[in-house]
Amino acid sequence: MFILLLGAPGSGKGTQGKLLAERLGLQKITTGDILRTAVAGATPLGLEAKKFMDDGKLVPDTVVLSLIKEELAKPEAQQGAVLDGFPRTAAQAELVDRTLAERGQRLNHVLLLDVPEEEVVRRMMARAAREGRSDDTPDAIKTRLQVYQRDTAPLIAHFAQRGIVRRVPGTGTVDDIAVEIQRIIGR
Ligand code: B4P
Repeated sequence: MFILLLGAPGSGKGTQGKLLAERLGLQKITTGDILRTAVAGATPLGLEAKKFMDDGKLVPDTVVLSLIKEELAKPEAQQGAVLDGFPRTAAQAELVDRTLAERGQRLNHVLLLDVPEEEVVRRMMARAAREGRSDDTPDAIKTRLQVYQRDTAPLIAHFAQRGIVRRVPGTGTVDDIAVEIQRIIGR
């Protein structure tokens, strides 16, 4: 089963994705974590990605498409996965759709975490104080929210045509939201 978590930055994709993947015994693929690890290790990918991430911009598709291809090709992602943080652009969605279709698979669920903008800003500012992530600054947060609306939110309509999008109220406790996701997926 392939499940995509979609939502604004700070909406809880990473938080819920971890719980969901553990519960279903699925691999979680998180492009943000992969990119942050590359930045920390100063690899060629990390050096390329850092400047975009720090500004709150998307890392270009020229870089991310091959990363996604590699992740989906791994043995542990053959039977299913929780996709956290991608696809985030039309080109990424096209690649995921095509890769799964070639294997006779498809995205089964798209969970849209719905959280008001003032709450996602509050969460990211709280995380900034806790973890000091380089893109949790007021300017980068503003850019990330704009980029989400421009590049990623249109994917909701793309997947809604297939009837696989379910809106999940993303405010409340982490546990309550996880229970709601379990109810929606039916397992
Ligand atoms: P991501 O790592 O995906 O960052 P994000 O959108 O902010 O989500 P994240 O998972 O961190 O936060 P979450 O909502 O779980 O991307 C970072 C950057 O990487 C991007 O800006 C881009 O530059 C690059 N990138 C990543 N993927 C890319 C791609 N495919 N293409 C191009 N570029 C890409 O949680 C936020 C906070 O809320 C946490 O502190 C959490 O503890 C808290 N929280 C969660 N649930 C809560 C709840 N119910 N109540 C209160 N707080 C809650």
